[in-house]
Amino acid sequence: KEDLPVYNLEDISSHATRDKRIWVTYKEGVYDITNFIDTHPGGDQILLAAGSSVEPFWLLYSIHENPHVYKILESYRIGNLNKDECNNLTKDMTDPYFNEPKRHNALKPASKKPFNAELPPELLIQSFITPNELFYVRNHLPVPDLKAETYELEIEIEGVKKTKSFRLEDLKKLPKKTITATIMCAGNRRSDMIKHKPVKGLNWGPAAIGTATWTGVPLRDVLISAGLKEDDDKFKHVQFEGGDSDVTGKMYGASIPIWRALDKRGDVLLAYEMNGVPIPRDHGFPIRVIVPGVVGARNVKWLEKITVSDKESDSHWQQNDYKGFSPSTDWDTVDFTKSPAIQELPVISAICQPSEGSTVKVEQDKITVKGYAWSGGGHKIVRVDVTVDGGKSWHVANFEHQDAALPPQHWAWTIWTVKIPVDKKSKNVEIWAKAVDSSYNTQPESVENIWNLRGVLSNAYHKVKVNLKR
Ligand code: HEM
Ligand code: MTE
Ligand code: MO
Repeated sequence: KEDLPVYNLEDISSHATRDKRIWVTYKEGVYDITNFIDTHPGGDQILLAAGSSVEPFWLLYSIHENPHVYKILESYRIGNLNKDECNNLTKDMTDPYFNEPKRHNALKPASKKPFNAELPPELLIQSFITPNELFYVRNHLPVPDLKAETYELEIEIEGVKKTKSFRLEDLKKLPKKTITATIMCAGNRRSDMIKHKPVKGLNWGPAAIGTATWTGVPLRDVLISAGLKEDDDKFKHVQFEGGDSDVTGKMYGASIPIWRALDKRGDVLLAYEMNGVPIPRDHGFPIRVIVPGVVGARNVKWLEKITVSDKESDSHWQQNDYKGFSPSTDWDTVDFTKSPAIQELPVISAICQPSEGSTVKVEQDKITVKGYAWSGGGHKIVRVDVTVDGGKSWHVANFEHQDAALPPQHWAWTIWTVKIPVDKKSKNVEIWAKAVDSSYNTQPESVENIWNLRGVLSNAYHKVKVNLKR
């Protein structure tokens, strides 16, 4: 390292385009990252650092504070930054996470900046409705601090010059609706995929999911009152932007197909209450979109803008993330334009009690197993099968709590439980669970054959190894 050439800031800023090659600094290191750009899991945002330091961006995305990231970076090292300049550069950096809400200690962080956390699985299924303080949090950026009094939602219908805006009180005056819906992150149960082969993404267990009642105004009514004609087929998508932005001011964004936004039975809400109280800051205060049956990523929090368009959202999270791929696709071959954005999620289940590695009491030669099952698109769970002998005998679980709503409006999860006989001599067992939904779709058996480089849609049979105590 010491033998490498020394550069000053001017040298570095003159390498900010592909034809001049792209250099960045990190602490005293100088790196030529031109050849890494196309395989960067965070997309072309990496170019924001071209010709300067990556540090302010890594304060924003602390996922980079990780040995495997430093190892990649070091492999591109070409030199060292002049000492004096190095000290000046980092002096004035401030933490973009200075104003985060307080979180409950029971939420176990998968990353702190941005804040991402889930409950221990045993706690998750103690109640059908997840208390707000214990609801998993999935943030990509610092939490904005929006104020009810000054809040405004802007609605643009493409081609119509004048945009319309709604204050919080305007929205609250419109007829309201309450639904019970489960929200799940596409990365839920990613840890099972990681066990098979590493992926790039947060190491979520089975608790990146939660259920709440959501109260708000149907998006459909708001769009119509903003001037959208229901039978206008020019438009294909409804785009959402959140109030959380990165260092360049680019907002979190996503979109859903317009038919879903306009479908009376789609129940898409601009929600202002979660479990009967104003939505907490972490979950989108004062307004978030609830798109029941659809992947968490489209349920945009801190909603500030809606655009009715013929195009999908161009946000990173719609275009270059939250998509599925073949197990053989890797970061060198992946082409994000070739897969559609995830919308409805496939059927999934998880064993929450006992949890992986724990010890269970055998009572009358049986163990009690408890978990959840859920399916996207408004499908209902019709059966959950559980085995402790690798599928030689399956036991059908009882539904401890299931919402009465009929498909295709069955938005909430099912909590299930089953007592299963275990072999008298065995000291440990592997429990498997799989669910079947109202379309008779079921879960794939092995994680190997659905593995993908981003670790999304991890819905293989849930398999949990536990010790037995008599
Ligand atoms: C994710 C490397 C610069 C934004 C990642 C990941 C790696 C990586 C390995 C995947 C981490 C994981 O999930 O395990 C690098 C390297 C950089 C760099 C070597 C050197 C220049 C940047 C910059 C930005 C950025 C400058 C932003 C301006 C992101 C984002 C993600 C990401 C948004 C995705 C986080 C998520 O999973 O949601 N990067 N990165 N990166 N990176 Fe970078
Ligand atoms: N909305 C905004 N504005 N910013 C975000 O980072 N994360 C999305 C979605 N909406 C996100 C967002 C993702 S990926 C998920 S899984 C859900 O919010 C998580 O919602 P929760 O934190 O309320 O559980
Ligand atoms: Mo997510």
